[in-house]
Amino acid sequence: MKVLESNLDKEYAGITGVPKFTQAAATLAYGQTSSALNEGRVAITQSISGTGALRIGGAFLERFYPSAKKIYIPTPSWANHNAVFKDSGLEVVKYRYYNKDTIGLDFDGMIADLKSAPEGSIFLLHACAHNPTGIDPTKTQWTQISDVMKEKKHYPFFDMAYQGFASGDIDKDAFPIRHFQSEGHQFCLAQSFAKNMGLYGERVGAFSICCDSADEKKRVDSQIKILVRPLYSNPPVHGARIAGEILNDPQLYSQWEKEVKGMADRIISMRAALKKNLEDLGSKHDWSHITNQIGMFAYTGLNSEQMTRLAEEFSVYATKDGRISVAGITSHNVTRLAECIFKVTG
Ligand code: IK2
Repeated sequence: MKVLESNLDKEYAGITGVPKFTQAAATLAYGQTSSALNEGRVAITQSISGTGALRIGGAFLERFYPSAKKIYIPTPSWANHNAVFKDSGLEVVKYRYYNKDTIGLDFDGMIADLKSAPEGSIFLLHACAHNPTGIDPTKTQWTQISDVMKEKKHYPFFDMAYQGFASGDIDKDAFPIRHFQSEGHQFCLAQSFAKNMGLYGERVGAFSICCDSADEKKRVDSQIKILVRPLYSNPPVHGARIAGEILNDPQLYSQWEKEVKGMADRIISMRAALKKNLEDLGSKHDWSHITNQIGMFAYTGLNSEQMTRLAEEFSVYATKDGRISVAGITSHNVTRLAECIFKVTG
């Protein structure tokens, strides 16, 4: 409403977008007290949502990263990561992340892969609410990941498509970004506002690089413009204006913060309800991973035959890898969903 009332024109934004939005997006991710922001070391551009931010990052690294043009992504990862980085001209390599026996994080495997990768490798890290597994490292594990990456001079590329959706707390979910920043890493970051602001189709996102110095930031800014111009000239304005208004207005911001928390809490309560319903039905399986995981997706551990049965016999549709959208579970359908899962898992 505020955006409409301000009666703005529909002129092009600058190449790097709406400054009111990008500045606020950077503060949201890096934090109010961020030394990188205060020292003017963060180069940021608006992007075509999170996917566009990853694509700019891929193109930037392909053009400027000094060593091998490879990017390591977790196994599994959001399916589009592979395509985005391949199309950016990078070679995509996998690192261990998910342990199917524990339906949890393969932390030892991940650390081993970080250690064995050539020095200075680029690693894609899901900042929070890992898609598709819903499994995030703990704070202690993030600290260890940061230490190993520093030792090996690896370059982190954070993808943060769900800030606030994991824990319900915007700051808590940004922990890895802020920790790596305080540890002196240089890194890049893709942000999406599709989920946490419900702005999916407006394509609101940001790509930033935490640089070594304000001087380097200026050079990076100019190269980002040179990259973006032939890709899409300049980003759409409407969604960025909405997000910018919310992030800059204290009243709207606090209302949004509460709504994000409300969404995250609802997801957490649906996870608990699904687990309880399965236990009440007498399921002999351990479903604790459902509540240990975080964010809008749950990796159930069901195999592709069981997922096919869910679809064909019970009209419950989800991906073959066993991932279900917890955002689609409600107090009305959770009992039926549990019954169907119980029937296919025995
Ligand atoms: N990065 C990750 C990890 C994502 O999950 C997404 C959005 N995924 O959407 C749901 C799905 O297809 O599983 C993105 C980036 C990019 O999102 P967007 O371009 O919509 O901001």
